[in-house]
Amino acid sequence: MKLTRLLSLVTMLALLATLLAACGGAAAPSGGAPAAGAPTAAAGAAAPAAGGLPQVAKKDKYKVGFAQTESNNPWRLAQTASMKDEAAKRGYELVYTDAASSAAKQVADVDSMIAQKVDAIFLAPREEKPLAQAVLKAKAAGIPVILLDRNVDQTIAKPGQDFVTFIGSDFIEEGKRAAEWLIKATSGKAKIIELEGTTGSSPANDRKKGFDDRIKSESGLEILASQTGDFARDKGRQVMETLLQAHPDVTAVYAHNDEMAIGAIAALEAAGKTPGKDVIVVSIDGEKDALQAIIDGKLGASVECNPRFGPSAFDTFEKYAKGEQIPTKIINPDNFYDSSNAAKEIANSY
Ligand code: GYE
Repeated sequence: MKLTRLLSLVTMLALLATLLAACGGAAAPSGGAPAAGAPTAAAGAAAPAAGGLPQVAKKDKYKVGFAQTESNNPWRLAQTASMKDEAAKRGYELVYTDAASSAAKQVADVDSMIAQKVDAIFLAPREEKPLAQAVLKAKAAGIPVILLDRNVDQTIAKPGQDFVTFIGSDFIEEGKRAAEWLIKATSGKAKIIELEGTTGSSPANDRKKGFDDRIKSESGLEILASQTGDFARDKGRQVMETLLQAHPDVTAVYAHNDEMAIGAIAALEAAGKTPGKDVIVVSIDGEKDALQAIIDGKLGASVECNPRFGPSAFDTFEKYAKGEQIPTKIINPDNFYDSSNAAKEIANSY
C-alpha cells in the first residue's frame, strides 16, 4: 500500500516537472525568432543602439528625408518651407516627398527614403496606424525617425524605442482651448456642428477629444453633428452645406482647422446666414486667411498650431546624432488669436 502511494507521488512529480518545462519553453523561446509581421534588420544597416533606436554615424554633412503628407493648405506649405529653409541653412541634403493626401503613398515614400539610405527621416504621418508600420520599417533598416506634427499609433510604435520623439502641439489642449473660448462667446448656450480633420489622424482624434470632453459638463452646449471635412477647405464647405440642411438651427461651428472653418463660412453665407452673428465659428491653426476672417468678424477665434518646425526638428536631430538624451515628446507652444490681436499678428502669419 505504502509503496503504491510512493510510486504515484513520484509519477505526479515527474508529470509536474514535464509541465513546468513545457511552460517555461513556451514563454521564453530560444533563438529569438521575430514575431509574425515584425520587421527584421536589413543587411548592412547601422546597428541599433542598446535601447533599440538606430544610431547616427558622425558625418560632416547629413542627408535627411522629410516625408510630407500633403500640400493642399497654407499650414502644410509653411511647414515645408520651414523644413527646406533649415536644411539649406545647415547645408544638409534634403530628400523631400509629398504623399498627396495618401497614407499608402506616404508609406511608399518612406520606403524610398530607406532605399536611398538617408541618415534620418522626418515624418509628418498622415494617419496613426498605417504610418506606424513605416516607422518600424525605418527602424529595422537602422534609420532613426523623428515625427513631426502628427503622431502614430503608440501601441504599434513607441517613442524612445521605435522612433526618437514626437515634435508638435498638444492637440487635446487645442480642442479644450477652442471649447473654452466658445463657452464664453456663447454664454454657455450653443448648438454646434463639428467639422473633424482627417479620419485616423492624431490631430483629428485629439482635437475632438479635447473639445468634446470640455463641452460635456456644459448643459447648454450640444453637438448637433460631427463629421470629417478632411482638413480641407472645399470639403469643409461641402460637408457644412449638407449638415446645414439637416440642422438649420445651428448656432456654432467648431472646425478642427482654419481651412474647414473658411469653407464652412462660405457655406453659411451661401445659405443666407451671417457667420459671426447667427453662427459663431471657432477653429485651429492661425493661418493668414483665418486672421483676416477674424478681422472681418466672420471667424471668432483660432487657436494657433505652429507649423514652423524647421529649427526644432534639425536641432533635435543634431542633439540625437551627438548621443544626447531626447525627451519622448517635444511640445510646441501655441498662441491664440481673436479680435483682440488678429490685426497686430496678421503680418507674421502664413
Ligand atoms: O492643423 C492642419 C493640417 O497635422 C497639426 O494638419 C497638423 C494639421 C493642421 O492639415 O491644418
